[in-house]
Amino acid sequence: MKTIQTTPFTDQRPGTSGLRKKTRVFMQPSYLENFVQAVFDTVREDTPGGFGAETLVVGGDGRYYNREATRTILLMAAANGFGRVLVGRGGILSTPAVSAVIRRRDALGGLVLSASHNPGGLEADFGIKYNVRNGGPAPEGVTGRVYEHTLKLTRYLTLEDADIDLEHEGTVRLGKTEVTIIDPLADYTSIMEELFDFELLRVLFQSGFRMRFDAMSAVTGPYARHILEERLGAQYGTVVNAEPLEDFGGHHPDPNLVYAAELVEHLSGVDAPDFGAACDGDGDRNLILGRDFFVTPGDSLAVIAEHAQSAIHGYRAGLAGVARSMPTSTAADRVAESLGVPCYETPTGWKFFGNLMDAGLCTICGEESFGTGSNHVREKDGLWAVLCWLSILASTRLGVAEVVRQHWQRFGRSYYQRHDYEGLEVAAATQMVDALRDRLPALAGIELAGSRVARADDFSYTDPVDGGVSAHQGLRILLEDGSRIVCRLSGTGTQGATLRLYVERYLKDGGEGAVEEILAPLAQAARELIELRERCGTDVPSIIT
Ligand code: VG1
Ligand code: CO
Repeated sequence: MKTIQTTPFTDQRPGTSGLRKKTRVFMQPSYLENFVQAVFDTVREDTPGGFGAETLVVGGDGRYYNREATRTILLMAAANGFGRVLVGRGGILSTPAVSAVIRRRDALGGLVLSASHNPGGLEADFGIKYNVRNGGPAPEGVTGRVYEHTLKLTRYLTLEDADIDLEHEGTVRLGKTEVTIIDPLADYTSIMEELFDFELLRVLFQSGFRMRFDAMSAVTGPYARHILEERLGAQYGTVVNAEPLEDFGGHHPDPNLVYAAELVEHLSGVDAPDFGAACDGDGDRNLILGRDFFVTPGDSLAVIAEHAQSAIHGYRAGLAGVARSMPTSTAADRVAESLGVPCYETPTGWKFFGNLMDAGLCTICGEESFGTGSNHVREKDGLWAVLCWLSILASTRLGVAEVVRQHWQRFGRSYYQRHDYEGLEVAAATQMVDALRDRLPALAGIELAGSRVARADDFSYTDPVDGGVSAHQGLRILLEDGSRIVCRLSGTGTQGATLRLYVERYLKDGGEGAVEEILAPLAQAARELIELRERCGTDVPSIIT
């Protein structure tokens, strides 16, 4: 065992979902090691018995530096005294699969190597995240302490370099630690098999139903091939871009209409398949498409909640509750109301759903950022959402568009968009949001986008389970006609600041309106209110999702 002297880095505060930086930043000597040691030091404070009887799970989305980082972590985990480490073969585990392995193997926690939907490669992004015993992202109390540890770190522990074969399943010893290379697909696939009626889905594919799944050259390729093609009998070739690549083929592995344009194109026209889907870099996000039809994440969450009990085997007993992040559209709230179950509104980031699910308060949850999931794991789960939709299509015998249109007929429609302004100057963007925050109390009653401001506040969340308070989670402007503007800065970027403006308007119009037209006045009011052009020199969004 070696004790290596080190000095703190001051920029290792975890964001919305772990620590994300440029890959080169992570490759600096000691950078990754410092963060990992800070995690271990933090977790040890809560593990009075030490790590000797504990299991750590390690895996990542296969991006550049994944393997090297995995080896570094294995040596450090052994030096820090873990009894056992489970690693996905090739260093690969999707984010929901890490969560599944932690839960099924009763592990203490896991380290996920990923910057999710951010691009990968030497000149792109890398990230690391710690998940706790319930399989979910470490809550804010833990990430806050990790950050404190990074600021006072003086040493990290590791072993003499050892040649570890990550490519074959099996068990080796590193010092006193047992390191087992596991099949990255096994635990995850078992959970899917318990939740979904695979036989029903096989019949669907036998009946000539066609789909295309775009793995975006990221981690879901092997999972989707195995489950959709090998287990459910979808035609070979259903899964495209199925080989995980270190740089995701140079693309942004972010499943939205812009970055998954090829898939969108493939789903247009009369010859298009019935159903299209894509997942992000680490497999926790999903995009759902019908023929010439895009399902917004907010609608997808609402539709899954609406049909879960009748169409999805694993939820036949009904839902305990539904949850969504604050900026996510209110479509799910209306479904929850009709089901007679509560709908919780949490801050952005999956870590806030964990407590609700552990306490049995909510079953299904989601975010506007293409994330949907349930209490089967404690992460959002892209392929799970795809299997939910397949189950709904199989049981209703309707097309994607019909399912959503029926939903709009019954519940009305939340017209919804998120406008991202990327690469803003950090100081200017921060001052801009601060300035709007200061003006919030004065906004009530003013005219805005053809309505009047009913309430404006800075969203603060009190966790109903542990009472923890998370303040400053986004500025909300609620209008009298039910429309909303939400404004916050991203916590996952690695360069400059990204402003997110979310606009929503609810109409009981059957859903056939033109989204852009309906939302344009709100989007413009939002830009003016925050003085975007004056303060940041732009009012053209980098991307609209
Ligand atoms: C974004 C999304 C948020 C999501 C987070 C992690 O955060 O808005 O909803 O939970 O990314 O997603 P931010 O702070 O940049 O808005 V990813 O798929 O880690 O998986
Ligand atoms: Co992700």
